Amino acid sequence: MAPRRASRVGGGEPSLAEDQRHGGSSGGGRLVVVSNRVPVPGRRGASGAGGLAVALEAALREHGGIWFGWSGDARSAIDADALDRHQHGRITFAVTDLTKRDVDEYYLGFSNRALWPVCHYRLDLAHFSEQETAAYFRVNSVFARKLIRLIEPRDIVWVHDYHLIPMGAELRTRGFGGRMGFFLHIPWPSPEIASALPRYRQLLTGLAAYDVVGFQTPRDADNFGRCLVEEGLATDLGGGVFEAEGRRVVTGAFPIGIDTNAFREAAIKAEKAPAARRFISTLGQQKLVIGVDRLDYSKGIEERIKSFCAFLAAHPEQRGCVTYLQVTPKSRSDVPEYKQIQQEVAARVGEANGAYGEVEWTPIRYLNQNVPHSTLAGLYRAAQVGLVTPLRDGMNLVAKEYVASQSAEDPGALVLSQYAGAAFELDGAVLVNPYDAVEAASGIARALAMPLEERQERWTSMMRHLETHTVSDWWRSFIDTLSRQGSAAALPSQDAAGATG
Ligand code: GDG
Repeated sequence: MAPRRASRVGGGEPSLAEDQRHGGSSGGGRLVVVSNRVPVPGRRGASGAGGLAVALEAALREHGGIWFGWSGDARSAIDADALDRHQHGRITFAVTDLTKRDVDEYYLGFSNRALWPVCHYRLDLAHFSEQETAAYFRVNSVFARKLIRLIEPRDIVWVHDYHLIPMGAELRTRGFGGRMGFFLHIPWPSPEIASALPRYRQLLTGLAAYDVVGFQTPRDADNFGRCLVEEGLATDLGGGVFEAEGRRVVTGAFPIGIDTNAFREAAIKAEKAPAARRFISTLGQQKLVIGVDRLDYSKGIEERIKSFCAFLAAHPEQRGCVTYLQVTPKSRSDVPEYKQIQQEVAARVGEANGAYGEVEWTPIRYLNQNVPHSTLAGLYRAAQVGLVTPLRDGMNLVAKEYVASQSAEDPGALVLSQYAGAAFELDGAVLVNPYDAVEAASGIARALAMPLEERQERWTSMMRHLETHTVSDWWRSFIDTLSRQGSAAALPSQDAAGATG
């Protein structure tokens, strides 16, 4: 990557578009990615950036462009027009700080205490505050004001995730008429649930301002279409295409993938690395069941522990023969609901080990910390069962990573929640209802006892899918669909292909 060049700009400087017209690289038609956090190379948090960040960076390298969003820094006060720019080859990373109050209200507040729980069907955990709702729209408006200075009409803007729903409408209000797409990484619920959100209509109108709105699964896309029509905000033209305010909005499923080959290679290497080998040697003859999740109530960790206990209760002969390793890095610890779940999961692990443990056997090993990627891939490969049972999940990449890490000669089996987006694609998984401990327990038993031939058959089918639906296929398919839309998607041209299935 080219050497880093950082600069801080104020409101009066020429736009990046102007920079590029005077000797810049592409002269328009660049890709502009917008996400809440931006992994600026060399800055805190960027080195651990996951597969998604790597994929988006690859897309930006190919098209040349800008990655815009929050720097991750919170200050007591910020210069309203300030923007840090870091040039790396053909990519400009443009980041802005937020005030501590913005972080509390926009990020920890409305994004993570209202949108996140509602989109994960958890109205019981939703916390609504007018101040936080207002901050969400205010921060989006500030972001748009900063971004508009950087973009030009031929650019393609791709906004990511629930923090930034109103960005598109804010850019339109400021006169941007170019192509804009939005991808939601988390589920979009049915109208009955979604309509509980404060300023529901404004959120829907915000989404309808994009030319393409992509979801993880056809169910999410369908839910969104129903929301638009039931609110009288759009007419359904069929095939995922809607007319809203005289414009055309294309919706559809763009299921996110992983870098399948890279993951498989990392797993082969990691299995031989000292950290994974030391852990595997402690298992002796025991089989390994693995769960890997950010500490989040949507992941169903407590319910999973209950299911594992139900499995041990129903299969006493398996006691001492299986270890369940749960890797759970801390997440959003400043949000009260997450503080609570941290205590609850630790308590459930303690209870389970107290009830079923023996002097020489601990049924559940719980790591409430981040495990390096290089070790994690080896643990996936060593595990006979991948236990992925979220109560609701947009996609769930862990399920895909687990499959990609397996050896063709002796692959493990995947137990997967019917409520993970990945269940739409991974047809070789043992699907379970994560709320039903008895059913999930029998899924675990089935996976552990599955004959080699059946495991190979199921794995081959899933692996074939993952090899042909990688993360780069995902971004290419989204950008292709967006590129095919006319600027501001004016009606009545009907030549746009529908989204992928
Ligand atoms: C959102 C949506 C959607 C986890 N623990 C460790 C670790 N991880 C990595 C996994 C995986 C990633 O974190 C988690 O991805 P998920 O997809 O499972 O879940 P979310 O973070 O909730 O992501 C989700 C996703 O966006 C993409 O669109 O699939 O539905 O909720 O890559 O490997 N990585 C390391 N150590 C850990 O301890 N290194």
